[in-house]
Amino acid sequence: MVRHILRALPVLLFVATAAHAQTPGPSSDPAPDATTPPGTPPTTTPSPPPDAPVPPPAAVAVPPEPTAPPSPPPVAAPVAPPSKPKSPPVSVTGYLQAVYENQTDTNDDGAVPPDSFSLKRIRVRLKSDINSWLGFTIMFEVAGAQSPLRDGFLSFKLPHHELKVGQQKTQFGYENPLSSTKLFTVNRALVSDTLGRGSDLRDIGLGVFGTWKLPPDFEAGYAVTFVNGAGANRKEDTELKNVWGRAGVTYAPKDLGITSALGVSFARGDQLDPGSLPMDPADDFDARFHRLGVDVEVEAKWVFAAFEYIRGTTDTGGGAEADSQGWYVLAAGKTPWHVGPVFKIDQLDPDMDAADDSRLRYTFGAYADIGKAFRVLGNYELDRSDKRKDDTMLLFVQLVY
Ligand SMILES: [Ca+2]
Ligand SMILES: [Ca+2]
Ligand SMILES: [Ca+2]
Repeated sequence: MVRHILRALPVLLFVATAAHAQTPGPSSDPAPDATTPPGTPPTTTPSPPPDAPVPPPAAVAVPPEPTAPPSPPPVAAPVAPPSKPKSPPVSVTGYLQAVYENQTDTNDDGAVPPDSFSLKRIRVRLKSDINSWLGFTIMFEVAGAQSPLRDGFLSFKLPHHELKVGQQKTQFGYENPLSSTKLFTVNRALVSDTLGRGSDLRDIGLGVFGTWKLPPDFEAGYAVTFVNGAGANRKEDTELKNVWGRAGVTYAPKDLGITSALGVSFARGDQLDPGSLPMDPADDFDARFHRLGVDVEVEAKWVFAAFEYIRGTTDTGGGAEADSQGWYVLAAGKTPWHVGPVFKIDQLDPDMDAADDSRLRYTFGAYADIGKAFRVLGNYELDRSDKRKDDTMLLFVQLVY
C-alpha cells in the first residue's frame, strides 16, 4: 500500500504543480505576513515587480566638467577618477547559539558523559540582491572544524517562483526547512534528523520554489530540490540524483486569527552506503531510498502546534530493504510576554521488522524571547527508547544579529 502511494506521489506532485494548486509549505512561503506563525520558516524576499524602474548606474552621476576652469594650473590638472558603478549592498547577518548540557544516568549503565558547554552554531550570512531578478546567499558556520560553507547559492526570481542554484537545504517536511533560530526545542525531532534528510540537511543542486496567493486567505506553494545526494561540500558519489520536495497549502482566515498549514513531502534517490567495512570500498553499495511525509501546523492566539509523520524504505544491501517510520507532535504555549511552555513527543522506528530498535523521546521545556534578537530555551529530554539513553537537560541561548 505504501509502495503504491510512493509510486503515485511524483504524479501527485506534478499535478499539484501544474494545477497551480501547489501547496505552499510554510517553508516556501515567499510573502512575509504578519500572521505568519513564529514557527514558520523564513520567507523569501519578495522580488520587486519586473517593471520597477531600474535606478541609473552611478556612473551617470559624474559631475560635468566645468566649461571654464578659473585658473589653469601650470601642471595638468588632476583628472577626477571616474566613479565606479555602485555595487549593490551586501547584508551581513547571522546568529550564535550556545548550549549547556547535563545528562543523568537514567539508563542505569553506570556511565554518564560529563556536563558540557558548547557552541551549537555560529553562522555568518552574506546576502545581496544584485538586481530585481538575481541575488545570492552565502552562509558560513564558524564554530566547529568541518567545512565552513553551509549555504552558497545564486537565486533567480521569476513570477511566483524562485530558483536556487548551489548548496542549499533539501526541502522535505516542516521542521527541517525551518531555520534553527525558530525552533522551540534545542534539537530537531529524531525523524527529521534521519528520514527527513540525506546524510546532511544541505546538498548541492537546484531548488525550485513556487507560491501563489489564492483568494480568500489561502496560499499554495511547493519547494523541490534536485541534488547530488552526497551532502554539503562533497562531490557526487553515486549513480542517481536525489529529489526532495514538499507541496503545501496555508489557510489563514484573518477574522479567526488562525494560521494553518498542511504539507505533503516526497523524496527518492540513493546514497552511498559504506557497507560493513567502512574503510574498504569493495563492499560499498548504492542504497536507494523512498520517503513520504505529511505535516500539519496550526497557530492560534495562545498556542502553536505541529505534527509530522514520515515513512520510508531504504536498501540495506543484498537486495534487502528496511521499512522505517517516525513522527512527532510539538505544542508551544503563546503569551503576550513571548514566554511559554513547550512539549514535544517524538518517535522513530528505523526498522519496523526489527524489535528493540525504536527510539522514543519526550521533551519538556520553555522558551523566552527577550526583544527580537535574544531567545532562551530550557529543555528536558526524557528518553524512553527500547534501548534506554540517558536523559538530558539543555539550556540554550541564542542571539540573532
Ligand atoms: Ca548512562
Ligand atoms: Ca547521487
Ligand atoms: Ca523496529
